[in-house]
Amino acid sequence: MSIRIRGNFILRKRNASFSIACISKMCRYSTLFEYTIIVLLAAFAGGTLMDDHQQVAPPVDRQINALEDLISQNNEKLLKLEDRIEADKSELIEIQADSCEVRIAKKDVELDACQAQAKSDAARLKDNERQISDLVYNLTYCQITSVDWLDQSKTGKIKAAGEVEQTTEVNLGLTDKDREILDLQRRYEEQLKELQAARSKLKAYENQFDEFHPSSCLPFGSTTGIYKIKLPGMESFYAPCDSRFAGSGWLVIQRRMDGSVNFFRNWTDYQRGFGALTGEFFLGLEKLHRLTSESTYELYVHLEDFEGDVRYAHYDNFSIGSEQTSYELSSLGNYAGNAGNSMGLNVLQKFSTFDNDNDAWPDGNCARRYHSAWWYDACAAFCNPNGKYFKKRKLDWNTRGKGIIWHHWHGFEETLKFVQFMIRPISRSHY
Ligand SMILES: [Ca+2]
Repeated sequence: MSIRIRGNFILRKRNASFSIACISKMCRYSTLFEYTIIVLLAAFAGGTLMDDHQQVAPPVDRQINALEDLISQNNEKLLKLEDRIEADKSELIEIQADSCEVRIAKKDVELDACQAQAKSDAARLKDNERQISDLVYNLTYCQITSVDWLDQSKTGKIKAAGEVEQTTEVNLGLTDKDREILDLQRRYEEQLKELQAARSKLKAYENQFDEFHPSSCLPFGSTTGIYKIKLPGMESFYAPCDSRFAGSGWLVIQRRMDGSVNFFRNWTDYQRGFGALTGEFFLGLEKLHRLTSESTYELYVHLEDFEGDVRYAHYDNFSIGSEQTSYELSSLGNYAGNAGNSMGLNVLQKFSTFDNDNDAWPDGNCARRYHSAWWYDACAAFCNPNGKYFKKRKLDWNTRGKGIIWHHWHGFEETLKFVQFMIRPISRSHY
């Protein structure tokens, strides 16, 4: 039995041989001692260690040591190889894993892209479908419209033909109507002329008849109402005739009863007259002048206070001057009655309003002072029937004398509830 070891060696046995890989494997997992035992066993088993080049046989210990060194070196190399293999395996696994993930990610991206493309295509397809639908609708509408238009054109042509005929008929009818209208206008103008002629005749008759209207209330007897009065040289006018207080034939020239009419008025109003003949009014200075110029008139003043008492004053020659005399109270005549002669001081006084001061008070305006209009002298104002209407009997310091005053009955401190001036011709034969 011999053992020869040098560099890379081969362990040979007559009936069995061990490759160096097998031996190295065994050495990795055994101690040096064990390895030694194995080598010895191999030697004793009849194996031969042969060096291919030399047949030198070093001492056993040295050979063992060298063998041990060689084994140790191989072991280290093997360990490194194994570590490298393990590392390569891990790297390979990681590479494989990374590769899969990358590919999966790529596939995901591709999938997303495909999905997005699919969505885009679907949207575009839907849009195309909508456009096609719109086109179809428009086309259908155009077809229908065209058909309708054609129908209307046909109908229009037919109608137009009919309308031409109708227009011709209408024009003929209009010509007839125009002729009728002209005829009616001519007849209307003729009738208008006849009417105007009739009115002129009527006016003439009225003027003739006016001459028969009475110039006083005497002809109306004991009736009470509003009648037309006609005086020479002036238009007829209406006036109340009142037989309730002093017999028949009295023509009312002034009335106060409820304060419904403002009596604080200007000259023109008093000249023309104002108010309501059925209520409060003043007949007018010009009428008074004309009336009293025609005949001798008597004046009756009816008075009522807030206690219900009634008084009167009667004058037998009431006369008013012309506008040139400022409608002077030219005459009153004799007084009679139970109210007192409060009007006596007004005789020969001119009429005054707040805007036409004709009174005898050089320093003031009596009409303004007593809130009225009358034949004032120097503002004695014992009679103030055109004053302010108060709805209570007593007057205070500020309103004293400014109410409806008949001083000889209630003084300046009390106003009256009702007053009415009436005139009547003295001569019963005056109509
Ligand atoms: Ca004066």
